[in-house]
Amino acid sequence: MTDRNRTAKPAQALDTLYAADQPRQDFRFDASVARVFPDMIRRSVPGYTTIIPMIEVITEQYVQPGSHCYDLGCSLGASTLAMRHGMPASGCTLVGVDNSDAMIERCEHYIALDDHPQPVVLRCEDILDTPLTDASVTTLNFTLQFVDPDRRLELLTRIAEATRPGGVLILSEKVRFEDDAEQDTQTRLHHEFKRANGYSDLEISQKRSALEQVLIPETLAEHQARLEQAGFRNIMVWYQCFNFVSMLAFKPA
Ligand code: GEK
Repeated sequence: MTDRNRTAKPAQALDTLYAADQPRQDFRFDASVARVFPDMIRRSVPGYTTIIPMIEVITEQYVQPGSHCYDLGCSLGASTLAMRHGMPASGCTLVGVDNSDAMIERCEHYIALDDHPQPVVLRCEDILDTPLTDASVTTLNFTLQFVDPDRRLELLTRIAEATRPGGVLILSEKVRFEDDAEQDTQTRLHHEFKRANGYSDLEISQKRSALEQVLIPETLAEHQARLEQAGFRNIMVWYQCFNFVSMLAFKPA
């Protein structure tokens, strides 16, 4: 491979995956999704383009010298790169993890294109199997929602146990609401956001049905209670747009 090819920007494409009428299939993070992912997530997740640069700001505030930082469910590395840019050159280790080969393969290209000196270790594996140790900042940016609900406490407990006092977890999730009227309103506004970003009603409904068994949202109260149970404290929402929320959870001294 020539040097030029190694650093060539991965081809980005418009997300038209659900534009044509098709039989229902569970959503998967395969090569076709990885190819259009930057366009898909920007047009589908309200606040994504604000949350990513804020991950840099938050990392800068809470990273500790010589610690490990983890981006769990890193996809193409947008949140990994934000963490990288928030890290001082102080002997830290930055690890990005995703269990989709297609995502990790493209992620390597994006990391290679970025010239920040902080090394990045990419691991293609289930985050439930990732060894975690001596962490200061861990990010789960819209990843926990794809993990089996029965395994979520175990994962968060391992993160909390691995986190240094004063360290933080950034947890972004699509949430649901106890109150039916609020659930309906926030869902409708999210769909309007997608419509405003050029998705048709067919695309919106086919994608929603593909995600139904795969992305399991929980209420804010459920997240907060489980984070406490896992060992985090001072859990706060730092960002919300419609039914998309990002929280900070701290490891106490
Ligand atoms: C971003 N954080 O751009 N183990 C490893 N990876 C997983 C698992 C698992 N058990 N489950 C899901 N994933 C990114 C966006 S996307 C969010 C994260 C979205 C991975 C999955 O392969 C996908 O790449 C990612 O988590 C979720 O800031 O698509 O809404």
